[in-house]
Amino acid sequence: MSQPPMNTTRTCPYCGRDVVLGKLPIVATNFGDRLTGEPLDRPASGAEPLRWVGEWPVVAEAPLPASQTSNRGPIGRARESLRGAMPLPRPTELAAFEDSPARLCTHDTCLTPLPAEIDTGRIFIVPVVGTVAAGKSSYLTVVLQQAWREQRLARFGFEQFTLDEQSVETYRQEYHRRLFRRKEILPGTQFDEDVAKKPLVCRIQYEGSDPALLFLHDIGGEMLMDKSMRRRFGGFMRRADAIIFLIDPVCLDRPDGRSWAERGVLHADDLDYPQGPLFRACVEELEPGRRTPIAVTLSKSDLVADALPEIGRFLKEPSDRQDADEWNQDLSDLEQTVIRALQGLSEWDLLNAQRMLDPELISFHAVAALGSNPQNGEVIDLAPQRCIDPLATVLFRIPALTEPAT
Ligand SMILES: Nc1nc2c(ncn2[C@@H]2O[C@H](COP(=O)(O)OP(=O)(O)O)[C@@H](O)[C@H]2O)c(=O)[nH]1
Ligand SMILES: [Mg+2]
Ligand SMILES: [Zn+2]
Repeated sequence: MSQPPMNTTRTCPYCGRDVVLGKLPIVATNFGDRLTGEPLDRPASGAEPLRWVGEWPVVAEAPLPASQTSNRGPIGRARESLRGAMPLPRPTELAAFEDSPARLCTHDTCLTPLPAEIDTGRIFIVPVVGTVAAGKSSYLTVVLQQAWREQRLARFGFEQFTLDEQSVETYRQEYHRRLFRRKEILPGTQFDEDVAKKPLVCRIQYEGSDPALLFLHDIGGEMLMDKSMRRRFGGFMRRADAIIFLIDPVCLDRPDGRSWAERGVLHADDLDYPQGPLFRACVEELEPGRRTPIAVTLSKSDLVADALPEIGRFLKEPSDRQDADEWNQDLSDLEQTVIRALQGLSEWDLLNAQRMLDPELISFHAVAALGSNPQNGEVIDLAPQRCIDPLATVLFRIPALTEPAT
């Protein structure tokens, strides 16, 4: 894809405000002091930055003065496009600053370096939503293991699915190691007012399309469940390109009259959050006109199968020889099973709320990230079930993600 004109307007994926590419200075993001964690003063050696914006050293100024980006005649525009092409400098041009030049969002409360994909606009936001302890973090851990490490989306046409370098570290230390190596259950996701700036970032590319970034946000349940916190810190949810909405069966009543606690679920008696209201809020708060696919996903499906033994079918992993057609058929069969399970657990409120959406945008799934109930905080038998389904489904429902490259 060629360089876009510098008067192109994009939306900052972190603060949600508009930015004009040519008005953004280029900053170094990986310079000496940052790497060593020493107090920020100036670059370790070599060239001086032009100036600092917040904590970022500017290495190239914006090519367009603010006054030059609005309605101008053809001559002005031609001149603008001549001076407007400003590719990001190559790392070698910035010897003193190590590498990683990036455009900086200059909105005063944001001041965040933007990924290079801001130029193409191919950044897609996919938050994982659910009440406290619905299984969001566990799901992200497992789905990234499968989509990235095991490349399970490759045979459906995703030629690339990798984690961005910075996210690799976060994923290793805060997710993968805990669950896959130490077999621990993950700690509750803390309230974090910077959650918008800390997505797990995936680089993905569908065959024949341009590369894109996927921002997967892991948001603490307390934050999600509070309207004013969503508004203050979760603005990106309004701009979601897709949502994976996890439903916690533990918050629902078993039809057999038994309790989840007696089946060995920790803290089960505290988990009684209604989930319809959160779902409704997510849909209502979306920016008007946005056609956001939502994968309504019953979590902890091993527990659902325990409560509703007659419909435990979602516990079978699909064969990896399935082609895309067979997989689609499988998904739509399964959808009916999941709806019956939600009925069996009397989640009528949510079944009703989904009518707010165009049926083409909604899909039903059941996943088990762990696949078995942890014992004494330890995940003894990690046996994930059907975790790829919701992610793959919503990715295919974001038209721009898979559209042919221009
Ligand atoms: N039985 C069962 N429990 C699960 C599964 N996935 C998550 N859990 C439980 O749900 C708890 C909350 O999970 P977590 O991923 O931290 O939820 P979050 O608060 O939504 O991020 C975990 O401690 C596990 O005990 C699953 O597949 N099966
Ligand atoms: Mg969590
Ligand atoms: Zn911003």
